[in-house]
Amino acid sequence: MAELKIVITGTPGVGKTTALSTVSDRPPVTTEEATSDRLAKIKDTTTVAFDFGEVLLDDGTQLRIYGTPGQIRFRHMWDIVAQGALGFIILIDITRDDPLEDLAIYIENFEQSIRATSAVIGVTRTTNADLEPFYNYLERKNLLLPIMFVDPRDKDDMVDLLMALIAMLEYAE
Ligand SMILES: Nc1nc2c(ncn2[C@@H]2O[C@H](COP(=O)(O)OP(=O)(O)OP(=O)(O)O)[C@@H](O)[C@H]2O)c(=O)[nH]1
Ligand SMILES: [Mg+2]
Repeated sequence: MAELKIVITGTPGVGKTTALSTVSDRPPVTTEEATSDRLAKIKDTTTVAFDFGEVLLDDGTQLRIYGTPGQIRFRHMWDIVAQGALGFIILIDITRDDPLEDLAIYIENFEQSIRATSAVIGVTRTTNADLEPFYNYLERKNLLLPIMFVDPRDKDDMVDLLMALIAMLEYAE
């Protein structure tokens, strides 16, 4: 049986843990702790180590999906969680101060692995933002990655994003 390790990363509070709960076949394993800083205004808990969930595809492929913490102060976990990953989902909250800079942070942190595998980008909390600055940034980096509007609470959206990633991986083979 084929197994694929996939990583969900992205900005604090964007909905990485939510997305995993939405798509995982079983309730995901999470490592939530109470928020204490400005994120506390938005939500009560934050991921401090990683999330883990599983999705069995119709063709028998078992996806093992890991979510990273969003906060920069837990960045030491990012590369540990990403080790051996075969694909990346990057979630960007469009309502933050500088979402393009946010995208650059996550792309550049995981750049080597993304170039060796693939990635898709989900933009949240909007359905009609101008994505041109994102595409221009990716073009400058010579990375051709799909960008989709998604709501992490919506299963269809998250399945579409996962399938876009799987398609990228199959195309790269
Ligand atoms: N209104 C609205 N709420 C959203 C949307 N996407 C996510 N949320 C909410 O935002 C919150 C996201 O929380 P988490 O899933 O913990 O986010 P996270 O990315 O895992 O956060 P960290 O682990 O702290 O980095 C949840 O309460 C979601 O219901 C959206 O598109 N609209
Ligand atoms: Mg989380």
